[in-house]
Formats: sequence, structure tokens, C-alpha cells
Amino acid sequence: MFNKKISLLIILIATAFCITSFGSASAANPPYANFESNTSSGTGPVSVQFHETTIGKVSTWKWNFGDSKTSNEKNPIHTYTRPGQYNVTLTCTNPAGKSSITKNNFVTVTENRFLNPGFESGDLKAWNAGSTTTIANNPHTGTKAVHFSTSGNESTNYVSQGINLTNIGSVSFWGRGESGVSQAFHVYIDGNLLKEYTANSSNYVKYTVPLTYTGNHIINVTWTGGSEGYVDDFYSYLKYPAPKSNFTYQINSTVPSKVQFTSKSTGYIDKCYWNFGDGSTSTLYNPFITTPKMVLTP
Ligand SMILES: [Ca+2]
Repeated sequence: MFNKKISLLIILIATAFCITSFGSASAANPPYANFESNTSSGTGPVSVQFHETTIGKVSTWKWNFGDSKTSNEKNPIHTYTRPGQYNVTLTCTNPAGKSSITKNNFVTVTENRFLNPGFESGDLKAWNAGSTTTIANNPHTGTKAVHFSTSGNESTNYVSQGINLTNIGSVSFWGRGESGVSQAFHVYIDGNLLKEYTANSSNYVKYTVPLTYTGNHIINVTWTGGSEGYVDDFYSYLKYPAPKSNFTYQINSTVPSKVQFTSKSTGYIDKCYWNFGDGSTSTLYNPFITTPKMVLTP
């Protein structure tokens, strides 16, 4: 009886023979442009390391990062500063011709909706603050953090501000308690206690607060107890849709099989894992593989 996998292999090879091997490494053929990157999303500014994965000889590269900036480097690093979704285009040329690929919405940059997330301006102008709340040189990052005094209490040791929580999945901050003393940070939304986080270390700890709100709200972080504490580096994170895997492929030669896989996955993608069915795997976004034979399984 005819094995289903072998049947598919024969169909695949038969199909592949109809395709010219334009992806070979010869400069007699135009290149087949492609690229990937080390990251594709984040809270601005986002620095993206691009890697070209073009098939064939390449004489020149031209990148359009979608924010009106360009580069002629082979593997450029580009920093996106403004929130948005960006289409990235790579055009490769060689003496035989050129090839261009555009990946729509390839980079997503989200805004940090806290006006003064890091407290690096050295003041609390973007935040409301309690009477025993000051700026101190005891940062998690940068040079400044917020200091809660031992002379205060929860009603005087606090920072708060309005924030638009639509599409925000969580906010985070870094907090530090006095060494050896068990104290707590309280997180309020519109005056209602949402979370309590114990601080019992002399080191900064990151606290992530899951949120399910829409529209504008007041977030308030307070410090309880009689010892001193610090907070720094507030961040907000967008809700991301769960990923759904999908892909297409382009066969460039058959013996051995040279196949360009292109991810068509949707949603927020942090990492990729490919299993090609021949024992080889990849973690690239759009892998190009060479294998003695290709077997497609349903
Ligand atoms: Ca800081």
C-alpha cells in the first residue's frame, strides 16, 4: 500500500520540478530577498537588530524601516522612538536583478502611558505625591527614584497619576524595602485596593500588576509601615492577542531540497520554533533550510 508521506513527497517533488531554481547562489540569478530580526515589539524606544536572510548573491541592500528612515547596511540596527506599527521593506540587488520584500506591521512600538516612568527628571511633576514622598538618589535604573520616608505613613507615602488603561494588560514598577524589615506596597485603582506586595529585601523587586480596565483611571501606589522604601521605573504593557501559527513555503531546488519558509502567524510572537519533520529544527522567524529530502506530513 502506498504510504501517505511518500505520496506527498512525490507530489512535492513533482511540483518542485516545475519551479526554476532562481534561489541558487549564482550571481547569474537575481537575489530572493528576505529578513528577520531579534525582536519586533516593545515599549518605545525599541532597538531592532535586523538580519538579512536573502538567498543568492547580494551587491546592495536598501532597507526602509517604515518610519521614513532607511539604511544601506547589510544587517542594520534601527531604533524606533514613536509608538506605532511599521512596515519594513528590504530590497536586494545583484548584477542579475533585484528583489524586494515588505513585511507589514513587522515592528510594533507601544507607548509608555506613564508620564514620568523612570523619575529621571528628578521631580514628581508628572505624579501626585504624598507629603513625605521625595526624590532620592537610590535608583533602580538611572539616577533617581522615589523615596518614602520613615516619618510617613500610607496616606503620606504615595505616588499616583491618571492613566488610560484601554488595551493595557498590566503595569509594573520596581520597589525596595528597608533591609530586613517586612513592609508592603499597596496598589489602588480609583481608591480601591487592588494588590498588596510585601517588600522584605534590601534589593529592588519588580512587581507586575495585571489589569482589566478601559478608559482613564487613577493608579496609586502607597508604602505602609514605619521604615523607608523606594519605587522606580513604572511601565505599562499592552494586551497582546495570543499567537496563531501559520506559514507558507517556497521551494527553490529539489535535490537537495532548498526551501524558504515564511511565517504567517498572527498575534504577539515572542519566539518561534520550527520542526521540519526530517529531524531538523529552527528558532528563526523565517527559516531557510537545506535537507536531503523534504517530507510533508498532513
Ligand atoms: Ca530611575
